[in-house]
Amino acid sequence: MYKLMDQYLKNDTFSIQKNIVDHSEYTLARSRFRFDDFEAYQATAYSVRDRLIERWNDTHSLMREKDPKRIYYLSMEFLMGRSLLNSIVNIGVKGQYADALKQLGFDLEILVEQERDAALGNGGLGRLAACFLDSLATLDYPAWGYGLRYEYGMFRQTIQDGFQLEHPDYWLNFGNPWEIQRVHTTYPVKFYGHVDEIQENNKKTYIWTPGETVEAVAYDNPIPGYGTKNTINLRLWAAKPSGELELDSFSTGDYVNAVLSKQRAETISSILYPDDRTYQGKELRLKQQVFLVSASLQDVVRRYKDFHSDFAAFPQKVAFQLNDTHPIIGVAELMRILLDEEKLDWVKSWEITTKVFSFTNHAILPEALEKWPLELLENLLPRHLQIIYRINFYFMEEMKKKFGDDLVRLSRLSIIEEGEKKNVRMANLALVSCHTVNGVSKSHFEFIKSSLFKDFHDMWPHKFQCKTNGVTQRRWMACSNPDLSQLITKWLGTEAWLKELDLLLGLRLHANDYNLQEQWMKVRRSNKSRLAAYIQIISGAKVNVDAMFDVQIKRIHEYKRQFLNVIGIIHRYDCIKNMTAEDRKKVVPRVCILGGKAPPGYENAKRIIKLIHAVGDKLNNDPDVGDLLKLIFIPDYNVSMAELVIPASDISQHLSTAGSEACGTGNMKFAMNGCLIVGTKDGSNVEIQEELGSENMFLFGPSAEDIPELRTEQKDFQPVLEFRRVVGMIRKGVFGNAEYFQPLCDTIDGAGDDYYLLGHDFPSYLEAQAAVDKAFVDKKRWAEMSILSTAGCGQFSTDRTIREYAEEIWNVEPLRHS
Ligand code: CJB
Repeated sequence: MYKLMDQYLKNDTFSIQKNIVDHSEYTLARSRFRFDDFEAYQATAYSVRDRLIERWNDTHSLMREKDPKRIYYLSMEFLMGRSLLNSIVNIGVKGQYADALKQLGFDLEILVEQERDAALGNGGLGRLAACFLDSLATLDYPAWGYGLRYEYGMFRQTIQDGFQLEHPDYWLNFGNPWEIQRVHTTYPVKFYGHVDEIQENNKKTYIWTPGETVEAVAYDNPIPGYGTKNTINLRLWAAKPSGELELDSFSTGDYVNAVLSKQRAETISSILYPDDRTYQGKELRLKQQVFLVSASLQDVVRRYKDFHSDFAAFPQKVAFQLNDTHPIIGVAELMRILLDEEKLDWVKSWEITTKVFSFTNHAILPEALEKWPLELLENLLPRHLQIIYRINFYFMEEMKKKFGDDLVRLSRLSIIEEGEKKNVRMANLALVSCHTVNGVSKSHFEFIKSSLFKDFHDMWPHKFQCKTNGVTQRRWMACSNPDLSQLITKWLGTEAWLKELDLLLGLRLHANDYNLQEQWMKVRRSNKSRLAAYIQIISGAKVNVDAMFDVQIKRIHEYKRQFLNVIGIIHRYDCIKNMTAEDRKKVVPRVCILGGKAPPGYENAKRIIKLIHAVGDKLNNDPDVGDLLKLIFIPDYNVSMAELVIPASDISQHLSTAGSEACGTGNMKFAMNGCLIVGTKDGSNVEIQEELGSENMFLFGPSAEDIPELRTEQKDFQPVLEFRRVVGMIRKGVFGNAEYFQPLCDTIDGAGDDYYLLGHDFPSYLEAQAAVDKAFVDKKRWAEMSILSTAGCGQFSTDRTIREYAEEIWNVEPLRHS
């Protein structure tokens, strides 16, 4: 009936209003005359979702009609943040919604704030996955994301007495208007039990009888592209007890245990592990990984079979990207499906499997690579372990032919780690079975080739690729910094930069223009006022908007060196205290802002948070210091907080010890918003500098290649007096809690070896900070640097990254709506 109707839902003010009011009345069952901000947000979200569904259905029909090769992005984390603003910006109805709501008596900006963040990720890796979805949709790729619908996302952080407290994130408590539950899209995921080997028509067949079966239920989240109808899907799985299991228990009369098993099953998708970097070897985590990949692969195979009667074309129609080692068990799961369920032989199954998977490594520390105890796999996934053994057997046979009796090398290559306790090395499994493995920045790529995966690279250099990360300018500029975005559009004379970030280069022509500089700094100042108002609400502190806002927001980790920042702040404080009144007049006022969550079991990270508060308490209340220096900690840092803070930052700090950050993407968000970067020669800092020019950044310290030697020299190294003085102040209790801070101080002097080289880098860090102060005073030059910073960021869009993946790894084409 509506075949010829391009768009059923209209986007004029009246239609939007009616749609919102209808949802308020019929979906939320509120009065159409009276609903509050939160209900108005919900009704608005449902109304936007209607539009997304329309596009989603059209996209789906097109996919069914054309049957293109599709990309499936498998990730344990998707750090999506809020959806309302992003959705209306992407589908081009922000103005219409703002007007419609205004006439209904609501302010869009206030409603946007009502939404809870979907915080289904820890940090960079999860946020990258979210940016990738935005770019995949925008560039018209036929793609789906697959993840888990955790009931509790990243914990909520509060601060009591300067200490971090963790609270569960009940993000679904008030419903999630964006998702669509697919009650009929469910798959059984099997665990435990035993495998029987039987002969069938002269062929060995393996029958796995599971000890537990959990049902995966699909929840779909439409992801709209910008400036296109293409709307892709993020399918998240939730665990529900399997009917079969309940029936068994009921039939034995064990009603209570049947109900308890229901609860056990649901725990699989209940919580996100809040520590991304330390491999913990927890059984539940492995179950989550299996749950994700098994449900997703069954779903993909089912979809493929809707169109194809055999598996010959599977690699031409399907590409799986594995986000880190977490979903790598998927390789064994696909083999199991092809061998045991689809009855393909080993050779065919292996040929297909090795053509469809590729893997991104995000790690620097070898300890971060997951290794699962053999015993655990044997118990939890007996059939998968058999398959992994066989993969390893053939692989080792091939390697023996190549390397003879070089046993040391063979044992490094093996998927099975020998030793008192045997492990399955997931990264080795990935390297053997994926057609491509990629690093996430140039320096990380060099590192994995020459160190982390050297043995594999020596053998199969063709498998290795570099794909420098990016971020989406739609969220990180258009949504979070609308005024600056409008200004850019005005000066470039086009908004095409929202799809082609390279066009920002055009700003270079105007970087010196007084008018642009003035307008630019005005927007930045008003963003700073917004942040200052927020700071006053959360801390009571009134900060000077004309002071330099110096920001470090990210997960708290020793390698990211928030401690170096705090030592620098204490040093600055100490200098101010010891200055004459005359000299104080020359100090450039700074508001130092830090934010981030410490992994719950990571004591030193927690000590850093406490130290930030202790130092803040001291200097924020010191009348000698006044407005010259403030230190603010923003609690519960998340995506939405980043959207507030980044556009308001003058300086941001990215201080990881060279050679320790795989890439880093926060720096890109800051740089494209015109914030200048103080950073080490690490990860993407180096690539940003290549684009922006060293004169527009403040990089300092050694390069990654110098680090191993510096570490060996550490035992004879004596840090400069200023550094020792600051550490002495902390130890002596100038900021109280002397005993509590000792272990932290011990990491950088005395007993510790200062592994992250804070003492070594401190002098060059101070020099960089002095250069920042000097530059900030020259307002004209600062404005020019800020504009040039944005202008140079064309390379750092995930649109560029995704195009590279699509063309060089996945071999997929966009599918455009006519
Ligand atoms: N990363 O966020 C995580 N979690 C991990 O477990 C491992 C790495 C980060 O991934 C980002 C995306 O590739 C990188 O930019 C960042 O350097 C890395 O730490």
